[in-house]
Amino acid sequence: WGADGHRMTCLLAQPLLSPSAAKAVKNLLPNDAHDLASLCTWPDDIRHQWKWHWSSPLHFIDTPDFLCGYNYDRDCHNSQGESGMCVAGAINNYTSQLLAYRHQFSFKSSDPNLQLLTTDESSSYNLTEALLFLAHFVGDIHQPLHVGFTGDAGGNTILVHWYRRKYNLHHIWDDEIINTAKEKYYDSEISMMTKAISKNIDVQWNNVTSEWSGCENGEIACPDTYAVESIQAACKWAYKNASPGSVLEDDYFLSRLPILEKRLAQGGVRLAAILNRIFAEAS
Ligand code: DCM
Ligand code: DCM
Ligand code: ZN
Ligand code: ZN
Repeated sequence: WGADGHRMTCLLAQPLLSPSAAKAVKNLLPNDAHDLASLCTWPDDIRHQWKWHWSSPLHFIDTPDFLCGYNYDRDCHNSQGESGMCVAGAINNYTSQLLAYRHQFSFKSSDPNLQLLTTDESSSYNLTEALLFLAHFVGDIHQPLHVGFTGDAGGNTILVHWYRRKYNLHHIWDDEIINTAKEKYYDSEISMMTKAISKNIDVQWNNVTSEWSGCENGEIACPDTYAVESIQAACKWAYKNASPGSVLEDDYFLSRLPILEKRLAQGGVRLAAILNRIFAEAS
């Protein structure tokens, strides 16, 4: 997603945090940060810097052309073939790093003897970075074209018309559908668009949010599930009727907007659920 998509994902998640997760998030945010949503774009701000270059492939997954399927072992690697270097691997990795903090947190209050050991163990990670990366990547994995085909770089090489302008298809899903909706329906206010999606979470999607939140086998996060949904939505909605040179306008916009809003909702609900599990009160 672009900046608005990430902001909305985190704005949707924030009110769904449990008290203990909200407290942990507050503790991990830099002192000058207003809230999580204000920093959810941070991984995009830094990914072009030399020292953060390694994080660039962590924003997406390339899947085999026209397969419309995803498999972690086959697809989750960077262009050098290093396994785990994709958005699903990143979500697993940063979830594990934050779990280390959870233990440190509970040990600190209950067992002073373990404090030094657990502090040492987790000090090799910057947990503020881990939180910001996790919040960002749970957003990105829900953008259908972030789990797109290899040959077109997730729609980046497919040039189309968006009403009277020219963009690549990836950018249309990152930014332009949201921009058009924002101007057309939401008074150009991201807060209004977030409120509308939030209301849909409570009404239209009320009976499925617990399915969205859950993972099998007691996993804290299940990015493979989110990735399969994304490539399927990419095939069914994003790539469909959007071959190079197509003119995309109201037909495409009106039919895809509900899909995009559902993906933002799922990202927000799942980010909150993941953080709530990571920072669950020690029982
Ligand atoms: N950081 C942040 N907000 C920013 C930039 C950085 O919260 N706008 C955090 C993320 C890292 C830490 O500060 O944990 C160090 O980042 P940097 O190397 O960019 O100073
Ligand atoms: N991207 C993607 N799949 C790729 C390459 C890039 O989903 N194979 C995403 C990352 C950014 C956007 O596309 O959100 C533009 O990438 P870049 O700035 O690297 O061209
Ligand atoms: Zn993108
Ligand atoms: Zn990103």
